[in-house]
Amino acid sequence: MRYLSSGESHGPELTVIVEGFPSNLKVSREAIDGALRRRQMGYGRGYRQKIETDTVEITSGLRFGKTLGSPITIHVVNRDFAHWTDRMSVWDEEPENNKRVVRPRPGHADLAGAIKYDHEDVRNVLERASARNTATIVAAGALAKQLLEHFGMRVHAHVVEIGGESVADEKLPRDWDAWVAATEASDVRTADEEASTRMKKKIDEAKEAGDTVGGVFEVVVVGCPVGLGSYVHPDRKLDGRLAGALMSIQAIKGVEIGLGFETARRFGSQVHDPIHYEEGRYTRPSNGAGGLEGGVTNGQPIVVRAAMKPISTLYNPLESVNMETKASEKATVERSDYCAVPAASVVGEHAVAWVIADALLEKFGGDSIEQIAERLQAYQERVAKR
Ligand code: EPS
Repeated sequence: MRYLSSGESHGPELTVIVEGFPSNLKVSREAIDGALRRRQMGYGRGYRQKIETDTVEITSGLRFGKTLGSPITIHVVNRDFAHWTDRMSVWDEEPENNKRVVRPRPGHADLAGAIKYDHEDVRNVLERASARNTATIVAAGALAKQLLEHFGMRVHAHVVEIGGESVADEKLPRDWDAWVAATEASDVRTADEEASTRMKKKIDEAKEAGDTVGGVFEVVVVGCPVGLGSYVHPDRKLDGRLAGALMSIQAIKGVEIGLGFETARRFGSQVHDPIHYEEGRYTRPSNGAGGLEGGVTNGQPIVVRAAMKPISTLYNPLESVNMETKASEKATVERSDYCAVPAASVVGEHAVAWVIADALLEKFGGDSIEQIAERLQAYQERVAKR
């Protein structure tokens, strides 16, 4: 399974083509639009999200609401294009009064991208590098998530830290549904209300100072069969594939699985999860491994975290250089967000769903949902006898 996305942030639309998705899955349009809506929300977002109401238009690969096995084409229209028709025109000549972007923002793809692709106007870079494109990760991932849900797997993300303010693990509900409901009700996507107050204060502080803040989100997957991914070759290891998918999201600077960086500070006996055999199955009393051993799922929940840097557009900009004159000047200010960690968590949830669905198809193959179900069930029966 693979997908290709395209689209500029202020161009006409974003497009995704998903290929290799199995046939006969009943797809919910509301679930995809709901995922896109969740990505648009969050305390600290900028004005753009007031303009957009992201929804999908699907023009191939579905019939009567079911997947056909053929490529699925998804369109997400940029409503803001209406305000950019001259500056982002596909065919017209560049307007004479066009204001080129020439002062690259430190931290953005601006400078390296302009040099790499020989652009004089940094807008030619930032339009595609924009986190607007994360809507395509969510749209493709929303299909993958529905596939996983069909087979009893669930994926959910929450925010665990913003600007150094962290949630207290013991304050989070243990029950899955209660945890999901509390996360969804929070505008910083955390079930710890006290932490959410501290996080919002930090975001307000950043906004006040013309600054931005980053943070950490966590994605959890439950119901995964043992044995997705592989230990036999580096490019098949699921931990590497998850890290790659998360690191591909705009502004992500670090990924950890399970205890992650903390493992480096402990003795082995305080890191690894003992193996027990109870009531006819293997159990583990802890999950420091985050559900992955040797790049293979071990049946425990998958727990992966990603660190997002503060957004690089600063309303109080850093020093930069005018690329035309080479004079030292303040960086360009593009309309942006003060904090997009809650939104990034939704993107991460869908990036992870995509990777897990891909690994599921790899193991259980099948062109249709029925064929996958047959193979998955036979495998689960084998596993139960081990
Ligand atoms: C985003 C849309 C963008 C930015 C943001 C994310 O829209 P605009 O540029 O019109 O404000 O708000 O992108 C960035 C922060 C960035 O640096 O690229 C979105 O839809 O998520």
